[in-house]
Amino acid sequence: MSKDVVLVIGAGGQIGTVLSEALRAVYGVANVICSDINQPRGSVIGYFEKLDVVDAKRLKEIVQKYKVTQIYHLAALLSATGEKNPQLAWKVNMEGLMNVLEIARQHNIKKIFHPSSIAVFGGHTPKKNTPQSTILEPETMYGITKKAGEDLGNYYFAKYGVDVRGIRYPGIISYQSLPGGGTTDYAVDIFHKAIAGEAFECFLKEGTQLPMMYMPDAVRATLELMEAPVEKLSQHYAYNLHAMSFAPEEIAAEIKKHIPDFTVNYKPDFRQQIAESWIETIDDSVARSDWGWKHEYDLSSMTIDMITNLRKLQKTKAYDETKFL
Ligand code: AKB
Repeated sequence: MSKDVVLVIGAGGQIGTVLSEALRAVYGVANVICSDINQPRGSVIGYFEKLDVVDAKRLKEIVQKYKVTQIYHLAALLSATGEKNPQLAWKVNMEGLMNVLEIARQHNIKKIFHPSSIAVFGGHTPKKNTPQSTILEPETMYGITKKAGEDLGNYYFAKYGVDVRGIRYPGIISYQSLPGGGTTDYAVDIFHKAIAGEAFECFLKEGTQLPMMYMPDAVRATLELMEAPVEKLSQHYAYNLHAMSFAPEEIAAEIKKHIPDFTVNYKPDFRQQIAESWIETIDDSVARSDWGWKHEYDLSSMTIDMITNLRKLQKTKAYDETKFL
């Protein structure tokens, strides 16, 4: 059994919920410490600590209390929420990351995972088959913090040897948990409306193609990157990953194969501009050759799995806690 003790920051979020479960399977329940700014709604598995990541003192207390050796830092304001309050997005995303990097430096924490995002792209970034090394001109505060985060991660690795690793996550689709405040959230909400037998009002226009990934692939990618030998990584902080890219009408058509009465109408809002600043498809050949990344789910297999699992969940009480209101 590994002696690692893993702290997950933002464990109550969309990725944190599922990733914490996967980490418990790898490291054991007693070695995964979940933390979040919000108290969990349901019962807690293992240890939970309330933590606002901008509170460096509280972070230090938790790290010392459990003798933490790895941190998965997922807490952030995403693109849409960030545009409503850019100053808060900067504070939470940058001060939070600095606190995590500093605690890692001071306490010899072995490894840090901190996700980047496709939100680092924008401006003159090539939109199709976007290369690993390319122009980064983010147009949202979230994207600006993710780009600065990539640079900070590289800096802490080069200057202090803090082993920070990251992925430029695309939109993540999951049935176990809900996203909060992103531009790609529509691709989760659409399933909840479809299985409820309701029409879906989409906040993006037809034709708005974005890179996406199903949660099991995202979690596996995260664990595989963290396990990869450091000498195999040609870079640390910001691997491009591809699984699928689609526009709203394409996912709607896929859902209609299983729920023929399903309808969508399009009412773009401020998130359309965010989506248009991002890319359409991504080149992940560096991740594939460095650490053997390979996706499993495409649009069709993800849609079947989402509908099957949401239908199962719909019959349980837990569904009321996860569905969009
Ligand atoms: C968002 O939409 O803001 C996120 C992301 C792509 O990082 N899901």
